Amino acid sequence: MLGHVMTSLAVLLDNALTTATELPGGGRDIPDPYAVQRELVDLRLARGETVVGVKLGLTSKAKMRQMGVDSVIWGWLTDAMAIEDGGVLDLGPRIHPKVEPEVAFLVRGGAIAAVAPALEVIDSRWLDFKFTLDEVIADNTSAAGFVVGAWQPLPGNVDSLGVQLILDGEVAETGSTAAILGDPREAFAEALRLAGTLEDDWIVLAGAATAAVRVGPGQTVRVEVEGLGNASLKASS
Ligand code: OOG
Ligand code: MG
Repeated sequence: MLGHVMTSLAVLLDNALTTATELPGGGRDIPDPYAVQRELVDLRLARGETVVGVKLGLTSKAKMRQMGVDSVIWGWLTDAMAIEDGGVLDLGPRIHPKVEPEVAFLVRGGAIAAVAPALEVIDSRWLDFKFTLDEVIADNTSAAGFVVGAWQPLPGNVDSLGVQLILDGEVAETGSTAAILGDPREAFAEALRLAGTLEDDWIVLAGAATAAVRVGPGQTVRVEVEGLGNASLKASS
């Protein structure tokens, strides 16, 4: 009966997103976090954005440890989040953005059609990037942006490729694609299971191979994945 006077959590999170302000978390009771996430994404779609894929999160031990949360989660990618390879990450509408090195898959016929090195930009709407599992799910798993490098055919080995996250020419994080559920193709299978369907031409971000790193004004960020090449962005000043 109080429904009409309460602002839904999705609207609060959407306001936090559009005004670049943090929302205090603190262990809210969220009975159906994926329903809140869907409502949040629907608000973006109502503004003209389109779904271009899905992302997996917390697929690596490094990320689970960094965030203090230990279950694989998933969220939606929209066209507004896409940054072209070598393009600019506008820090204006960001709260406390971080970048993480990933691999991306291209979907065709429900299967992997191609693979590319990728960067994800995450920017939690929760205060100080602190949240419970339900809170980060409701917040569309902190999705904020992504860069996909050159697509290429799936090589024989994708499960033990060296990964580097490079900030202004300095190696900030080092890892392996093995960190992504043992094999990033497992993340694709998990995405298919969780999302139910994956549409042709959708992008699947497999999840970070290392911990995420804060990105500041004017910084250049590059991911290098052994055998797959690189992808980069430059933060606005
Ligand atoms: C949640 C999103 C995690 C990943 O690749 O593990 C994620 C967060 O860390 O804020 O995208
Ligand atoms: Mg990620």
